[in-house]
Amino acid sequence: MAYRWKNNLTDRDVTDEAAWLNRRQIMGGMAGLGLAGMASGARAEALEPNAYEDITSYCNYYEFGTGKGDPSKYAHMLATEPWSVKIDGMVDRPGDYALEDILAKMTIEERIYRFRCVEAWSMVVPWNGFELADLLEMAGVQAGAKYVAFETVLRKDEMPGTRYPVLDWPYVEGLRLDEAMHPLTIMASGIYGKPLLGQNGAPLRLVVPWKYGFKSIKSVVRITLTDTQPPTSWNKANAREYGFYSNVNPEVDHPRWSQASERVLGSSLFAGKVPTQMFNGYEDEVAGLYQGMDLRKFF
Ligand SMILES: Nc1nc2c(c(=O)[nH]1)N[C@H]1C(S)=C(S)[C@@H](COP(=O)(O)O)O[C@H]1N2
Ligand SMILES: [Mo]
Repeated sequence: MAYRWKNNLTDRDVTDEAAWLNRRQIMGGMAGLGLAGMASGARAEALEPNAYEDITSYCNYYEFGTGKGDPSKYAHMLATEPWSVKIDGMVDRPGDYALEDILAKMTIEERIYRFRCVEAWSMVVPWNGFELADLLEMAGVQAGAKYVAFETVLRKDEMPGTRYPVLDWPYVEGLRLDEAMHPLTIMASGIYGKPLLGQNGAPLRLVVPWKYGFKSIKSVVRITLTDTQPPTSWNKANAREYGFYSNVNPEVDHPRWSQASERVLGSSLFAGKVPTQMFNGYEDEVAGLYQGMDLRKFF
């Protein structure tokens, strides 16, 4: 659990959401959760989340347009109630699971993660959600399953951006099964204790904090267990620029922009530039997943 709080941010990164939580309260919360005495070596600095207004206004959700402000303008058009998620493929209990039934069974936690877009900006988001592993265990993953495929809802009349062939809709993404089962991987249903807004992927979206943001697919309606590597939207659109893995890596540049540093989203939109960390700062937790792989080749 220590990784929830572990990070390499400094006071320079503090943004203006003091009204929500200050460092003292975070430390108090840690004590309350029994996290005060963490494993030696783990850093106990708190990730200071970005302002709610920034997180909900500067968005990528191309089904509602390609401008950063388009999703917050148009995503309310998507009806998110009722909502169900089809879980199928190599599972013991396939079916259409109603969102409220899923949420009733899952343990909703707060996870404060750095979120890094391949466009070289980042922010810190206090997600509310549950571990994807718990959902997959509920459905019963069968032996032989190796990958998890995800699909975003597609309703052309509620998603004005899908009138344009920017991507091959619906948006699809995928993870290797061990990535999907990793305890850092969550399905988020909220931010700052409030239900997700449409622009952030309501009512349920994936969050994989050590990968570039486009892996974190929004408004998920289908999760499929499979034995073959599933197609992913950005890889289909431009295989030279976007791979299946897409782990945050400051040493492997995107063909059009460097990944060595990132602009941190702050109260004045971009507060400053910091070096990008391997696996977005989650190296200790996830590097083992990629042992023996050439991270330049499997980008
Ligand atoms: N369905 C869908 N999911 C998506 C996207 C999208 O366009 N459509 N954009 C991705 C990208 S590029 C990023 S950086 C994150 C942005 O999440 P946020 O707007 O909540 O910060 O969502 C990802 N998930
Ligand atoms: Mo992104």
